[in-house]
Amino acid sequence: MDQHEFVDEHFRLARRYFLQLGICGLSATQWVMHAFADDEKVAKPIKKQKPDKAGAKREPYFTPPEDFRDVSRGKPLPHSLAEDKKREVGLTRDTWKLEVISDPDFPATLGKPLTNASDTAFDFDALLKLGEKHAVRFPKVMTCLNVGCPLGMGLWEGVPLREVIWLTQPTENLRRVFYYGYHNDDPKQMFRSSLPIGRVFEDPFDLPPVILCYKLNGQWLDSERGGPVRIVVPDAYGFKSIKWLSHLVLTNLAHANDTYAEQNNDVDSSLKTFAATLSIPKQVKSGEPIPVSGYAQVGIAGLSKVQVSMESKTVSRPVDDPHFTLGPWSDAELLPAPTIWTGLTDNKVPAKTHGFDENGLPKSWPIRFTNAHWAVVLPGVSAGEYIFRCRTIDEKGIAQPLPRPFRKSGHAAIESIVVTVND
Ligand SMILES: Nc1nc2c(c(=O)[nH]1)N[C@H]1C(S)=C(S)[C@@H](COP(=O)(O)O)O[C@H]1N2
Ligand SMILES: [Mo]
Repeated sequence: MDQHEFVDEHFRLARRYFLQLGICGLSATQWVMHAFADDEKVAKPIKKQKPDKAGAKREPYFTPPEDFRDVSRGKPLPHSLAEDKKREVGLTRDTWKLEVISDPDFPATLGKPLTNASDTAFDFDALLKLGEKHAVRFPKVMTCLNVGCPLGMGLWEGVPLREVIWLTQPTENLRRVFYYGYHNDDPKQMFRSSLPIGRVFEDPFDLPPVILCYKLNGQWLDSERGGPVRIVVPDAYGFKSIKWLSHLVLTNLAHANDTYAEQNNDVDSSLKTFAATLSIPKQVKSGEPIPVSGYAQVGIAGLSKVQVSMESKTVSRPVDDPHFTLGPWSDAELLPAPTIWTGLTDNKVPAKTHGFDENGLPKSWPIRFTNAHWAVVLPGVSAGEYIFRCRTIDEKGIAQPLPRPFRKSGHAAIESIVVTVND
């Protein structure tokens, strides 16, 4: 999809909302041109011409796997290997093998490690067999800790990681699990992540489990998204969701040993709540209402509302308010849950999906760790330069993003966009 189509589609959706409110001032063409101008700065193709905010759109709500943004490492990238090489290294469903072992340096006591050497490594058939009884699916937005907008919104399906760990009969000295995937047999390329074992054995509050994932949006997990099998951690940033999974290591090590920790990242961070725009006119006429729409990532703190502010550039902001807590905030409209779940087979959320009822309707909205959408029509203002901002209010009534002394806990900034109002 090119930039024009992307903007066009968003206009079509937001337009319904604006029409309801009787906003007819802007013609479709004007709107598209305005939104197009704004998106020039964000819609630059990063890789393979993918639109930047594709993973945040209202439609398709579930991002087609090929439209996810890919930030994975590897030379060559494992998903780019030739089919016969993939078969040789276990990157196809019928050749996949998973070893589940004890850490030689900080051993956990296991009754039955699963290894290639003893011919007990876990395979795809065994995974599907476990899936018959234990498979779960849940919606989750995949977001990189270090990228400003979501990579893609997925319906992930798999077997709880704990079910596989139980097969090794652990008895003692098990405090964490770390895991990695195929990395061209080059130790320097290993990308490893880890979790406390408690998060694996039990799910806090109403969160879904950590899974060994083999399906995305109802289809087999493809190679680019980490197939045949990847980890997906519902509440975490993308770096915990290791692709091309090949090894689980059960350890008595008491702390995280994630590859991401070496790059000054906060590896214990949960997904943050924040809002950003998808469409906003860059130029408007004075006195004309200004329609704006966007998305919110619903993080661990939940989301109760989205707020917006328009401030003249000439206003001098209080020096002791770098996080805009004193801005002229007003509420935007949080759009209801989609009724048509675009991106899934028959546009339906299948039965037995976490957070949804038997009819495929969300039990509540918005859902944690997914995208929600909002729209607002700001009253017309007099000519001049303005700065538009949006933020979220979490479930506890606290403005998000919080002031963050440490940026590498996940992107959650207040976006500032200049709007020019002409006479
Ligand atoms: N094996 C492996 N898994 C990986 C990575 C990687 O480089 N290698 N990148 C991680 C990071 S940093 C992110 S943000 C997510 C991105 O997932 P996606 O490619 O499905 O969007 O994958 C994670 N899993
Ligand atoms: Mo990432």
